[in-house]
Amino acid sequence: STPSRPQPTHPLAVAPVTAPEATVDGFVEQFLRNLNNGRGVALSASTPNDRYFALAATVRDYLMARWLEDVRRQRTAQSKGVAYLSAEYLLGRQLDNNLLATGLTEIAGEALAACGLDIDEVRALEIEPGLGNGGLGRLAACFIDSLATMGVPNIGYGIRYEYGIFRQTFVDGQQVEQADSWLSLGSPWEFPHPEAAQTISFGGHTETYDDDGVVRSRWIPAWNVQAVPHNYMVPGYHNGRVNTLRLWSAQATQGFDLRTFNSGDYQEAVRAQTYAENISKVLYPEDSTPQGKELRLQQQYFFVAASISDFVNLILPRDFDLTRLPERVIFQLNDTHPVIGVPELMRVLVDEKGLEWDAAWAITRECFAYTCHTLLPEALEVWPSDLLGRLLPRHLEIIYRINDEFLDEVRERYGDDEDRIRRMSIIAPDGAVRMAFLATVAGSKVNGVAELHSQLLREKVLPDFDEFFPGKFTNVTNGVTPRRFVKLANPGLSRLITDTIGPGWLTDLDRLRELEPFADDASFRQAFASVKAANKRALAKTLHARDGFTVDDGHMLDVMVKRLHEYKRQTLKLLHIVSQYDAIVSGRVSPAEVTPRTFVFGAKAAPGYAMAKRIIHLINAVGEVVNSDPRVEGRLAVLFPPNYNVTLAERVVPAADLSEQISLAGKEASGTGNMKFALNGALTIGTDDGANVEIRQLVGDENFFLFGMTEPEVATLAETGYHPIDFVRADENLQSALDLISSGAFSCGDGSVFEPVVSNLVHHDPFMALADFTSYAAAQQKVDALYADTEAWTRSAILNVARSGFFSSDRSMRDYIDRIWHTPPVR
Ligand code: 6GP
Repeated sequence: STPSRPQPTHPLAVAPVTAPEATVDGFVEQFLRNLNNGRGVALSASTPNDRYFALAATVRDYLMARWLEDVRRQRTAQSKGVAYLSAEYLLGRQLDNNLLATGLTEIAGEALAACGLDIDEVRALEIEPGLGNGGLGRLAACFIDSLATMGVPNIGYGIRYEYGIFRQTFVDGQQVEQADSWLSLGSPWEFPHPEAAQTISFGGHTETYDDDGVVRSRWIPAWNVQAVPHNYMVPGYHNGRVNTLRLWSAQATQGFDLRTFNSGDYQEAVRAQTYAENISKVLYPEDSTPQGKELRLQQQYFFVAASISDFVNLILPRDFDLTRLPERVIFQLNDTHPVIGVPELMRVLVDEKGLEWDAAWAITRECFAYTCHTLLPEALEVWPSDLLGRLLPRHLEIIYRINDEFLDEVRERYGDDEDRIRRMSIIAPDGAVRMAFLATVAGSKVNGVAELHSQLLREKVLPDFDEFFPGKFTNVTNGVTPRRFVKLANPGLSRLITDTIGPGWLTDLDRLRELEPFADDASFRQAFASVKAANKRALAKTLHARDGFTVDDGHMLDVMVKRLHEYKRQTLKLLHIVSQYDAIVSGRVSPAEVTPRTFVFGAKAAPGYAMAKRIIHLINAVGEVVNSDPRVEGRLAVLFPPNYNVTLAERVVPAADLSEQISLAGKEASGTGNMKFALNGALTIGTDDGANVEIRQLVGDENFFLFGMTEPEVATLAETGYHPIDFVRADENLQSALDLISSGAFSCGDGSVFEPVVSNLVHHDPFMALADFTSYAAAQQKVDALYADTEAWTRSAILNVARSGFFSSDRSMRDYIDRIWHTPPVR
């Protein structure tokens, strides 16, 4: 600091910022101040949106002192933190969560009532930021919640997409996607900092030059964009801590070209601007076209380069000795999307900071760790080298060198085992860059997301690497935040738990074990069952208001909500529904014998995934017929509310009786919906897949409906040759369900409509739904049998809650910290 700079003298200017008074009066005052000063309106003239913004601003004000203090604390402590690099954060609504963190939920409700407002009406206005597709993005959101709650320094880095995951509607039963303009009314939760924008470069070429007798390389890029940070608060639960989520938005380096504009060519005047700003326009643009694919790589590099530069150039002290970078940060790679960060850090260290290659590589290998979230080979990203070379020429050179040196090491170990070298090369035979391999070579650790997944990752996907790098592979089973998915989503259950075992369980979820003895307590069971019943009524109300559905009170609620993918096998469940329907209408079974059930689906299909969209159409078509057929009335109903998202999940999960987790064994990496349902007292019907395996081990076989082939059985069947038709012939119910669909029963007599779905199943069935049908139907009979015994069912449901504490994301975070990150909390 320069000696001439005046120092603050006013007592308020030197004291830390303080929060408004935590009373109803204090809240009212702050709320009205925000409404008047922030929105420029009087209460009497305010719109609902004004009131929502003022309420959000008020909650923010209560968190602000803690946030600023945490930023300061983390800067002075200079301790090691986690920089979580994720292309997705599926945050869900912020208001309730942030209110919960402050402990002011009740005060806020009373304060708004005192202003003549209903807080429920105000909170309903929030549009959730849907900056993720599904499990991977929601997991990132749970993790940053847990880190804040544990007081571990963390910055989440990602992209502020202008349009998040599409809004799904159904037209004639078919999915139609609409843009999710979540920012159209502004966002009260973000703090944009255009003055702190980073310049991110693309294209151009590389050259070598003589640096005092040393030959060095440098990148001469062709074009730049600005990455503008938007900061979000990530408050811990009742611990006074607030971490930061920093999302980058793309802005053109120069605005529009005034001269061109004045000459009348309006489109040309904004062309460059539009091109640059497209980078953060939409979550995961379609990557089926070459243009789309390039944009996706631009997005990945854009946010990763901005984040690394942010950390290295702004967060670290100016004179920081970069050889000590691993003592300050671990960059966690959330799947392959941010893996371009590996050559980027190398470029920064070698080209910009002047470090020697070997020293830079030693630092880089300690600073990254990689989490894989899938086993589907098509989801492991590869980038064609011509594309990568065109967009990031220096990075491609760096990747080649990393690969050459790595393959030299492989040769040293195994001699000229060319086959092995081809298998392990980061560059595939067709020249493409295998990002998962790059992440594995560079990462200090590589983890899968459930025991089975981590085992298959080592044994089947990356076996050569597991052998080459002993100790590098590990498992961290996923978890979910109990703050959002129990406390906020299920206040009734939360109250019952606290009344029974006292407080403290929300940050120490293993304590749910203390509920176990109460499973045998009839009055507790009754209280538990009435919470479930109330949650079902609340869901019914929501679905009625949202979609005009009616939910029958006495029905079992059988729920399958998740992205639509063939491997997740929504069709298996649908075939079972059709077979039950068929059994009743054909008179084989009397309606009275069937347990009344409402089936709830929620699923978005990727816009370019034709089969998934056909399956959505079929579910809706079956629903339309079943729901209007008097012969099954009061017995079967199929509901498919459109636009399943975090907000709807918070309603559906606490209401469910039965959770469907029915993927083909070996395909679902973990699942996290499965954990949310178990924690909220649903029983699971599921295969031995992903985290289902661990759920079943923990809750006990007798409290879980297992069915289907195991992963080794699947592998054997695939090897010996799978013929779905054999399974159709062996099960008349399956045969008649398929026949009924083919007959046009769900398509106004036109059998051709769903022919592609049926013939795909009967002739290919890549995820072996038909092979598991018989076993699934048998498990469903066990479900009915247990459900008929209300007390026994409730007992099992309670045990599911009591034994699922392991699935807290706090536990996942502890595992990452102990085994991968080594980042202690800052007190
Ligand atoms: C998902 C997995 O499919 C799911 O099983 C897992 O629970 C979740 O990640 C969190 O680990 N994967 C993705 O969403 C994805 O995009 C590339 O993987």
